[in-house]
Amino acid sequence: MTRAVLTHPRLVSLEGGEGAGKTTAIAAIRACLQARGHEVVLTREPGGTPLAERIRDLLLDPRGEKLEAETELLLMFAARAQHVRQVVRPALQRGAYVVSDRFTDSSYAYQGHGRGLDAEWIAELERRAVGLKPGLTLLLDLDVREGRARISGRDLWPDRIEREQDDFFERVRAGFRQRAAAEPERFRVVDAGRPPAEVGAAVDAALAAWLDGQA
Ligand code: Z5A
Repeated sequence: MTRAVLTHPRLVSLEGGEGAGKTTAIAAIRACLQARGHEVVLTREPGGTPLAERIRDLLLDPRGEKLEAETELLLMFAARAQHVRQVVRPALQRGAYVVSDRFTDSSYAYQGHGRGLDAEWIAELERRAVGLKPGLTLLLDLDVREGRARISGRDLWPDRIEREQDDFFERVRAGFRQRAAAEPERFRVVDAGRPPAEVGAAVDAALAAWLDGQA
């Protein structure tokens, strides 16, 4: 049986590399949606439910045995399957907007482009375990070294993925940009190399224009 991945207009995702400024952007998205009278559910991946947050801890813990790329991918989708069923779909069904700090595009970028896993396998997991994708994805695009510089002062104890080398993050960034170019109707790319207030304003403008286009 062929399973489709349905685009949901009230599911909005935020993507980007490390230190891209997703926290500022999420505040701008929430303010813009609430000003229009919408209920907003903010969530994140990996995570978003108690079980998925425990999977997140496993994924990001730098201690212990090496996590194989395939294990990493399957854990990302285990967390996502739980998150979609317990949080995302119920919220969408009652009419709320769901704003997710990362969603399936991160798996294509990190596990596909970054780790070199087969995109067809990821697409199959997306069809079977997720079944929906955002109507709007805001990609905060930032130079890899700039992003690393931003978080270097913050993270005394970098997580497992943050310990990767620059070439890994360059592949991830290229992966995100490639996906944005392939689906221009879904993606809006925001230059995240500007000061926080400017990035927030650009996110707000992109979201407002997209919402006006839906009306
Ligand atoms: N991952 C995956 O591999 N596969 C998947 O399917 C999924 C995820 C879903 C955890 O995600 C990791 O999981 C992530 C991808 C992987 N690994 N990495 N790397 P996460 O989203 O929780 O982790 P993150 O991307 O590393 O978050 P982050 O580093 O916190 O990035 P951020 O949220 O975009 O940044 P921020 O907290 O808003 O800002 C970071 C710092 O930069 C902070 O000190 C700010 O004050 C500063 N900042 C922010 N904006 C600016 C501007 N505009 N100018 C100057 N300084 C700024």
